[in-house]
Amino acid sequence: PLTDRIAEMKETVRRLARTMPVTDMHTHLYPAEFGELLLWGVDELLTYHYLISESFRWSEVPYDDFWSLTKREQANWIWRKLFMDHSPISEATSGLITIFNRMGLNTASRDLDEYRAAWADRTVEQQLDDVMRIAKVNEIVMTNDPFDPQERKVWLSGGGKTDSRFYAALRIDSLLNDWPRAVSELQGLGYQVVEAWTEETKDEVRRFLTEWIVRMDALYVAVSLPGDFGYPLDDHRSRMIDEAIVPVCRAHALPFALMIGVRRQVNPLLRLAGDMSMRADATAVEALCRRYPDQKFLVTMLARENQHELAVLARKFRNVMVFGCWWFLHIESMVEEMTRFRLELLGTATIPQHSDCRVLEQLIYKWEHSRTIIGDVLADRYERLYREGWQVTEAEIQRDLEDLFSRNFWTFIGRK
Ligand code: REL
Ligand code: ZN
Repeated sequence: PLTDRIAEMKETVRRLARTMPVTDMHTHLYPAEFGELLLWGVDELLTYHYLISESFRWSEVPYDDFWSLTKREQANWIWRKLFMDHSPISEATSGLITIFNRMGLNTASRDLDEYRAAWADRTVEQQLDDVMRIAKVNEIVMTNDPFDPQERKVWLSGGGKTDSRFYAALRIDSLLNDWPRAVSELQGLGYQVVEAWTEETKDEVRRFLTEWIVRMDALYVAVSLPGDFGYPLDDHRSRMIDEAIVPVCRAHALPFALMIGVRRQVNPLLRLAGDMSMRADATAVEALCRRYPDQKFLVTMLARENQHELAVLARKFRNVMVFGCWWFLHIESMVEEMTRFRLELLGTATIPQHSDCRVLEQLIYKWEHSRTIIGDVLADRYERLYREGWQVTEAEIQRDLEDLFSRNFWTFIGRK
């Protein structure tokens, strides 16, 4: 009977969604050769900036008291506030419990020192292998900023490409968002730029982009932008996009990734945890897509209010690929809502999720939560078809999930 076939289909979708390899197309993770840039382990997990801001809600001590603690002391403090004094029910806190559980630790013991001990005899290489195996993440795209001295050292010494599971993305926030700083960084690297938008400055910015794209073998060029980003305007950002970024991206057939709607440092006392979301104007993306039909744009937005129109925009412009549920949207209720209307509006022509992990082991819970939701939403869409007599084979389910979890990304960027 039909109900049995639907139940069987749902079981297949769930199994494949749980086990299919994914490409994680935006993270803040690195291979071992980047040394301290790759964060991992229980103290890093506890001092994730998502947890820092949650823990301050339970405290009245001056912010600086927290910042003056060692990392281990900060971790102890957060553990007490968010896990001992209150129940860890938020996405970020419950995610840590999922990590402990999947790593085979006894979550009932609530013994932080026992958890630390579990990491003590592990190497970063082992942990990378194990976490990627548990999370079934096969490829990881990093966030690579040439203005970060630690990171630059790796690339300039010819490194950065020894771990074939990792791919680079050239991140250029300060070129667009903090031009004076970019000028001084570029000058420091030997590029002949000045603050005025001169012909030589344009040439040198293009040379900088080109050299770093080649050096990193970058898969795309990326930027995060505030909600009040507008295009086209008579301003620095529009000139930089029109005269440097788009021409270089086109020359290398690289997509430009726009992450729009962040308001940096609304509370500077929280440091990295002090950024906020902000509603954006999607007509800026629309204008870019219309002007550059051959340029591909990977786009994500941070405000919930922008999500529906962004999905509609992707129906109008095939050079847009909507990706991920970014940052504050990476919570189960939002992932479900967004995945549902994206699949309803776009079918499987979307990249439903990226992890944005900053700490290695977060791959475990972020992907597990997302896999479950994406599978459930997809199964609901298939169920509708079953009720009309259309059935999907296991091979078709596999194909659709592969599109969502990896192929759409690689095809859109023109690789593999
Ligand atoms: O790439 C970005 O700009 C953001 O994803 C990060 O800045 C943010 O801090 C990250 O941890 C969010 O998940
Ligand atoms: Zn990010």
